[in-house]
Amino acid sequence: MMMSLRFPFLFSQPTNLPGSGSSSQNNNRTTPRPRFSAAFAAATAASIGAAAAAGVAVVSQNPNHPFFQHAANLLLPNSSSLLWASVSLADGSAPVVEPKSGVSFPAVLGSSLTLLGVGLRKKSILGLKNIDVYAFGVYANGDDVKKFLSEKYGNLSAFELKNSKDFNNDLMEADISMTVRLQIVYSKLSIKSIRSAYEESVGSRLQKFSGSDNKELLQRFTSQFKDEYKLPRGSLVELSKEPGYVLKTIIDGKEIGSIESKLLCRSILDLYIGEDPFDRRAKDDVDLNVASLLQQK
Ligand code: DAO
Ligand code: DAO
Repeated sequence: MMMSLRFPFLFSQPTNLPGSGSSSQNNNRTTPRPRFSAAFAAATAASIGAAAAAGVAVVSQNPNHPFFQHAANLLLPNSSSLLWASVSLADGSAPVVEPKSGVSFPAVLGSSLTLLGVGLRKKSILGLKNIDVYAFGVYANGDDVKKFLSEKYGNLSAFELKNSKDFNNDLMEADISMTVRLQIVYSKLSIKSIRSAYEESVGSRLQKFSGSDNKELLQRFTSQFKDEYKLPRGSLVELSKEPGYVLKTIIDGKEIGSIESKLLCRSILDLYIGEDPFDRRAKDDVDLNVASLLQQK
């Protein structure tokens, strides 16, 4: 029964299959969202009691709420090893589905990148309507995460990490291999609209982190987007940060360009896991999963 203590990966959203969700037309979540709060800690303490009493069965009968059990372990890391074993039943080898779009993300990319969080990039058009542009998954190399962050953060709980200002910055600024995988959902994307959205989102980050508009850097990136490229619904774009702060852009498996810039890498990551991210849930999941990696000895 106590098989592999493979590390659990934590996702706050239910991993339902595409099309099975009934609330896909709105943003109301039917599942209550656990938060890091005193009430949550108390509730997880209660669930630990229940799980410990009933053993593995409780957890495995509750596959829709892996987050809850995982979080219980993270927040209260001294809980029994029985619970760890049971958590591993819901481990992270299955793909994770972004619930609103139904887009599925593999748990592992290449051989070394682990999925840490998924989310949705929306865009409001003239303040009139909100379109779902793409679903994304944030991946990182777990060994890099440990190598660069363990010493400083290895002894902190998930709760402490979440409240650490430095932690988030260090995660984005260290030379950790990370990839953001985008799968296009919107069916009418034009290169022109991508360019202008990019200038707005990435441009504002370049400005924020360097204090200048960095027109040249921005253009170096956007000049990779040739007018003949098309990104129909379903296209896959990977923004891959490689050792030495090299940002590679890959479309449907084909590399279209590569730029070495720590500032550009930082700005791209900031869209997804920075202070004001596209999807808060994705960032929360990433924080929790990084904490989980760091507690893995
Ligand atoms: O049709 O005017 C419109 C809406 C276009 C919105 C485009 C948002 C583009 C976001 C960047 C996508 C990167 C792959
Ligand atoms: O969502 O605002 C945003 C920015 C996302 C970065 C998009 C990079 C897209 C690169 C694709 C080029 C296709 C020609």
